[in-house]
Amino acid sequence: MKITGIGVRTFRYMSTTGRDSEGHSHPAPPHEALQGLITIQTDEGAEGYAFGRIAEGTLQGAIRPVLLGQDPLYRERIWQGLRQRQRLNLSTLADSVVALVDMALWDLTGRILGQPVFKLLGGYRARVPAYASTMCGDDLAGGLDTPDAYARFALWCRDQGYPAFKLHTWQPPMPGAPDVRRDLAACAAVREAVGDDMVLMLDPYHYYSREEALILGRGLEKLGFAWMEEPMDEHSMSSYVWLTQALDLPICGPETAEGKMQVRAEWAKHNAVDLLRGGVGDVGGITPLMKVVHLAEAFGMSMEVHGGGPGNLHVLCAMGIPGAFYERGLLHPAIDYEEPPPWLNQITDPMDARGNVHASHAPGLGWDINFDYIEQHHIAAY
Ligand code: LLH
Ligand code: MG
Repeated sequence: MKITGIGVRTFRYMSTTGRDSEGHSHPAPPHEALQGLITIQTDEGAEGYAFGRIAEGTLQGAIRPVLLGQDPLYRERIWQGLRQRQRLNLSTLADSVVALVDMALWDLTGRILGQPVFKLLGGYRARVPAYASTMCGDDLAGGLDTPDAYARFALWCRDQGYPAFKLHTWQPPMPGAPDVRRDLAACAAVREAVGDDMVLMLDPYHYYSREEALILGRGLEKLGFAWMEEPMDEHSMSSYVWLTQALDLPICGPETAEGKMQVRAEWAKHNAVDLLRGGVGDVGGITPLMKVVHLAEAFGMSMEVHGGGPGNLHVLCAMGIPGAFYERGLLHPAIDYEEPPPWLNQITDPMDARGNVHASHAPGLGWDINFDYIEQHHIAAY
């Protein structure tokens, strides 16, 4: 079997979220937005899919030369080919773009072999406990605008079945942000509301100083939090070594630091974190994320997968490192997360009343695609 094409089909939809000037998402009035369906075709008719945007020039100049004519089951070889092309194309062939191609290849593989991806990757479980991961703090009445608002939302999430809750607190450009004392006030309000049984985590402003991160960490230790992630710029691994040594509170990372599995190997070797982190979009797909999983296991470390979506969910169900959660979100009181986006007939991460998210047993990544919607809202194909 050979890959005969990879294409992107863009289509429009009405979005109810938007990004602020620093890129953090929040609820927004309904507005038109663009999405892309990425399709890999083969000479035997099988196709694999992923959703996201790839620029036409990147597809033509950097991705097609690597994929066309290849056996689609040679995923590692294709991924290595894309990775080498990143050296001179990194501004357009980002890890988040390579991840889309890699996910479509895994989806294709599952469809060819008639198996869900998590079983092909290893196969350890078919469901994983979720934590409710909030959007960043805002200034919206009825949103996440005060410590009490977080407390109310945590109680609501606990009622939905979530065993754990992660606050993303206020970041610029929100008025008054960043503020360690306000972050701690929100964490304290949540702990007081939900009691001692719910697992709690914090992901605060990502550019605090060492001293500010230490104050925050000491406060979270008193509140019995499970971990803190990315309180400082991850380009300074030394700052994380310093913080991890100073705190009993587990520190989780790196999330956004470039460098795929290699940078995570350095962080593990230097004890810069207690829990290793990475998601498909951060490291360039399912293929390299599995390398991080094996790295964490080899170092005897637990791992937390960054972000939701079927790529991350199938890796979590493939892995044997205990204790990990699925990051479900980003959640907000004004957003109905259970409603599928219009290009899907059902969400890819359904959660049961006990807070477990179930991976699909359908071949591939389990996308249930509404092709009619995509056809009716088509904008361009290339
Ligand atoms: O800063 C943000 O908007 C969030 O932290 C976001 O990046 C989210 O993906 C995250 O960090 N989750 O853990
Ligand atoms: Mg994070």
